[in-house]
Amino acid sequence: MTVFDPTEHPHRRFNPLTQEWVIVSAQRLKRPWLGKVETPARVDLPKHDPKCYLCPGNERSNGTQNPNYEDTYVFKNDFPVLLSGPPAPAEADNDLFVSSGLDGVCRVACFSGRHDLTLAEMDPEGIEKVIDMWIDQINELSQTYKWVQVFENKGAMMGCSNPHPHCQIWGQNNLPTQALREDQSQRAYMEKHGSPLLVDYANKESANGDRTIFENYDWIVVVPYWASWPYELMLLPKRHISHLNEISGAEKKNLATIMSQLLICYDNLFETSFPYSAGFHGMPFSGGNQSHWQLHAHFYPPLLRSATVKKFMVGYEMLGEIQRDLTAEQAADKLRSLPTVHYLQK
Ligand code: H2U
Ligand code: ZN
Repeated sequence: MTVFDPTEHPHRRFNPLTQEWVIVSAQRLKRPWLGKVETPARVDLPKHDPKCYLCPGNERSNGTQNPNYEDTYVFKNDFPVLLSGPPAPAEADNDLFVSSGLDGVCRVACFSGRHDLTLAEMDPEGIEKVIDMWIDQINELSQTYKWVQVFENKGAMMGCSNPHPHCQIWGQNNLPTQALREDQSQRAYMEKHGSPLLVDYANKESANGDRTIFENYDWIVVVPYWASWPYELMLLPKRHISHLNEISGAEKKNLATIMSQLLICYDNLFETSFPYSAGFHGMPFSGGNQSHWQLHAHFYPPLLRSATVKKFMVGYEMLGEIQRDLTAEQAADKLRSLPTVHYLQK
């Protein structure tokens, strides 16, 4: 009888956060690849772009002038998805046409006054200032809103409209779908096991090491066992921390260091400015016991094979379930094998 080999035998893995299954079928890596693999021409961006609405001193579309900032700069999104206190629709009297009100705020936050930088090219000291800005925003928005979402959408491939290094920060009074799922999963796990799901998970990954990319005294970066995207990563604290505004000064330094390592590794994979959507998930600020919540960050990058070949979540993924070719362990091996110096600094 043949023994199970995850690189040979198709199987499914369970994502305990989303309660979804993922198909892993690494035997498909043997198939021939006929698509073209190209390295895109490098775009040299100016340090300041007079046409960029995020650059210091420039005018935004509504006529507001940005200050001459150097490090971080936060402003209310001029075209926000969420509005503060709009009228709510009437409560549904049926199960088919159900809607709910939505109350919140959307902000845009620049990482640097430099138009040509990315987080990956900033030094850990610069990243630390970004973390400070995230913490200030979380402290402020958590006074009013139940859910604070810090997220970065990077690269034209992800639909990002501007290369100027920036993220978005939304505060809202309801839990969005992903947050609600994670809340329910972590709560159920805590009730069953008496410890937080992601604290247990980080401990087990740290002990095992097969999927670990970087680890320091306070943080660990892994390709999650249940990863959907080829080079998906998860960043986790090693102690129980509910949200980013709870970290100590030493933890902040180590977070900046590990984020820098992670992002350099991403850029080095295909020698390109690596596109991704990434963000922090932390406890809701709604009072009540949130001890089931563990802070973490997800990094969802679309690239599969080269700087231009991305994974499409289509076909069976839309109609059945997500499928991946390389195993999480193979992706981790690949990421671990990369140089630690940014390819542009070689
Ligand atoms: P992206 O991160 O998806 O590129 O979005 C940048 C945001 O900047 C976008 O949400 C906002 C857009 O609404 N924006 C302004 O707030 N003011 C402007 O003058 C242009 C863009
Ligand atoms: Zn700019």
